[in-house]
Amino acid sequence: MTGFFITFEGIEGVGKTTQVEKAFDLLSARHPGGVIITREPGGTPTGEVIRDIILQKDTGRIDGITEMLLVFAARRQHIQDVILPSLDAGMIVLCDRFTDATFAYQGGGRGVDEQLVSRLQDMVQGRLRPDLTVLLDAAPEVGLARMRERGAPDRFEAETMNFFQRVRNKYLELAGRYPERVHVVDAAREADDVTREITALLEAKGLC
Ligand code: Z5A
Repeated sequence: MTGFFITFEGIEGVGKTTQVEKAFDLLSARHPGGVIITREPGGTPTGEVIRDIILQKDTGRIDGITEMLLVFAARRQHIQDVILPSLDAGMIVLCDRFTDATFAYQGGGRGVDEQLVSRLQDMVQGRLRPDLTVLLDAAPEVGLARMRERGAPDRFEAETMNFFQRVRNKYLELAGRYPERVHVVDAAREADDVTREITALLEAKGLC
């Protein structure tokens, strides 16, 4: 495997999609045709159907372990069909959320046993882990205020502030556990300031 795998993480509305697109433009200028954007849950036709099941409010209550199995099912297909072939071709893969989200949402948010998440991570991914993770961090109030302007909330956006605080805490715990991989970026600032910090990070990695 010769490519580079970058994931963007954080609670809702912190600006992941905005910053993934900025990083794509920046990296594509240096590596034309050598960068892809993808997302989770999703990234393949199967994954996008699973995403709909997970996000639709009319799906009703989903048990935490069921939710975890669904995201890992989508992830397996995504890894096989998109991520590994792209990395094998030497590409830079930018992924809007990956397995840290499972530790944060299903583990931290829903209370699923972290050992269970780890076991599925090993089964589904083998040794595949991101080379770099950009954790966009902000208080839940910040992200949710941005999302509110977007309209009808999905199944997650309808959760309580306590839920998002637990998710954020788990993300920060993961950053403390994997300081070489996970870089915490203050996402409460202006989008351009956030982009500047991520650009510096990508330059430091020799990617642009
Ligand atoms: N999920 C899970 O439970 N387990 C898993 O393993 C995985 C996922 C992989 C789908 O995520 C859901 O799946 C997610 C967790 C769960 N929960 N939800 N909902 P998603 O990534 O599709 O949904 P999201 O978190 O809501 O992401 P988003 O809507 O794409 O938000 P974002 O990417 O972080 O933000 P954005 O779209 O870039 O920006 C939101 C708005 O804020 C927009 O109007 C921007 O113009 C604005 N913005 C962006 N940056 C700024 C700054 N810096 N200042 C001011 N305004 C800004």
